[in-house]
Amino acid sequence: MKTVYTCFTTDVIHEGHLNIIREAKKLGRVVVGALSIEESIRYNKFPILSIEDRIALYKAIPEVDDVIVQENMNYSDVFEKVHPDYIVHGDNWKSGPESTIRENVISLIKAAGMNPDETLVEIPYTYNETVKKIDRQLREKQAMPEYRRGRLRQLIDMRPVVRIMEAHSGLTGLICEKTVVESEGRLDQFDGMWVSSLCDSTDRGKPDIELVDMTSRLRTIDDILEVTTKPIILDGDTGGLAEHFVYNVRTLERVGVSAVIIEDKIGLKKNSLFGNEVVQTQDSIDNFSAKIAAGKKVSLTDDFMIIARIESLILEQGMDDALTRAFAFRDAGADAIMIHSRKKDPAEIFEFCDKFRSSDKHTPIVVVPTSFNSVTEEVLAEHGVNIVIYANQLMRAAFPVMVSTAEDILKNHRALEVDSKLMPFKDIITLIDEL
Ligand code: SPV
Ligand code: MG
Repeated sequence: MKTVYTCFTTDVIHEGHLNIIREAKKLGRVVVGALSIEESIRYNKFPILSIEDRIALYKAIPEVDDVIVQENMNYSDVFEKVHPDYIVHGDNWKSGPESTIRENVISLIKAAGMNPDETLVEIPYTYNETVKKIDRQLREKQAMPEYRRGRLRQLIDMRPVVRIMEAHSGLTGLICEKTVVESEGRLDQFDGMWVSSLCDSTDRGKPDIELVDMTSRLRTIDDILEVTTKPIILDGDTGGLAEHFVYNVRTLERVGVSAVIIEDKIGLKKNSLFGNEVVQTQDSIDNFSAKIAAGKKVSLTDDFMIIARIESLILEQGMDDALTRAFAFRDAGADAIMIHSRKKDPAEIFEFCDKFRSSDKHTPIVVVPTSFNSVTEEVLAEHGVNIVIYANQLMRAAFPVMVSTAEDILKNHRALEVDSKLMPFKDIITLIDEL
């Protein structure tokens, strides 16, 4: 009896999956691999079911003889565990980012002394209206507030470091949602989105001084929520008055935002990257702790996180002040600490993280490496960082190209000269899928 292996990440079995299983059964004993939650997440398929429920779901298919957990999306653990004679997969992985995984499987088949032409069986992917509808329903479910909201905490538990990218519109949200790259035979993508006050203000042509009100911020959030499924962290500036902050916590939690980060400043807030070049005032520990506690008191779920951002290093108040505040804000109920710095050298960030971690192993640490951008996520994680936010890079990438395009059209009195630098208009009209 030959062993036939196929890998599933799905939460719902539709006729496309059943077709693959039936074809597999014709070749021998069918073993299904349930891709582990950690790997599924990395691969941008956040499962709604637990691994146990997925195993039960796959086992219930009559043609399935056994189910294992596949620990690595590139199949590196499969050959040792299962010794398959055949690998069966939908032919949809021949193009797009998944082709990386396919190539890796072909190498593994060859390394096992087998011929991929005979042992890799690719079944035409079923893509009819019913399957499309199920795919859409699954995506919609992922986007529902109750699923999306809790995903940040799940990611903190499951990812070595959670990678968050700035989004300030539906389009930049889609970039965060869909960008996938191949690295070492596996696929990588961003875990969630940061709605930056700097970028949300800049996109409106306004300075980053807490001028764009919450109603407008919620419109940006709503545009992003509409077209994405990944978790959102809102840059909540100072959080405003505690009496107002509590209402905003409730709203954000209800719409499915996962976290708000508020910074310990008071009065006219300016962007942290100005440091002491402008007048900025740090809030007192007591006042800011009371704001955090007020927010926690009204929050209705365990999912929603209030993250305290400490500006002591930005305002040159010293490491001791930063640490004292971190512990005080944690004790006031903050679910995580963000420590910010505008130095190019990450030394003060490392020092803060190491000292904080020496007495607190669990409270998540968030950093925004805009200035200290030479340090990798891996090195930050070694110092105990849990979330890395790329706070403004998409906005900074777009602006210079837009200005130079505008200048070139003005100089040439026509658009011919810029056209070769632009996305073909045929691509822009098909960029956004219709329902
Ligand atoms: C933002 O993105 O608006 C931030 C991060 O608050 S920073 O600009 O570094 O202050
Ligand atoms: Mg900000």
